[in-house]
Amino acid sequence: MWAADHFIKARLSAGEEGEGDHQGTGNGTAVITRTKTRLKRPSLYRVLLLNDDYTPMDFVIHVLERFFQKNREDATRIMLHVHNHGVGECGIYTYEVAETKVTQVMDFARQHQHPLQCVMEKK
Ligand code: TYC
Repeated sequence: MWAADHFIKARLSAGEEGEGDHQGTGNGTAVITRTKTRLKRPSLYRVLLLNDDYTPMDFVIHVLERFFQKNREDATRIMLHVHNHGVGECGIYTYEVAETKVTQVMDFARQHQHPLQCVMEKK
C-alpha cells in the first residue's frame, strides 16, 4: 500500500464532505455549498481472456507477460486455466486501465492474425 493510501482510506471511511459555507440568498434563507470533494472508491473491472482453438499457447503466454506484467510461471498457469476452463482472469483494474488492456490485446492479436478474444466485466 502507498503511504498516501492510508490518508485516502481515512478520508473514505470518514465519508468526508465539506463543512459547508453559508451564503445568503437575499431573501432571508441560506444555502449550503460543499467545500470539499466527497471521495468514492472507483469501480473495478476484471479483464478476461477467452479460449479458442487456434491461438498458440506461447502467444497467450507472451500476451500475459507483455500486457499484464505476469512472470512466465503465472502466465503459463493463467493460459492453461483459460485453455481448460474457457475463460480466465488476467487482472483487475479501474475502467480506463481495463479498457486500454483490452484494446492493446485485441490489436496485438489482430496484428498477428490470431482470433484471441479479451473482454472486461464489472466486478
Ligand atoms: N486453446 C489454445 C490452443 O490449444 C490455447 C489458448 C489458450 C488460446 C488461452 C486462447 O485465451 C487462450 N492452442
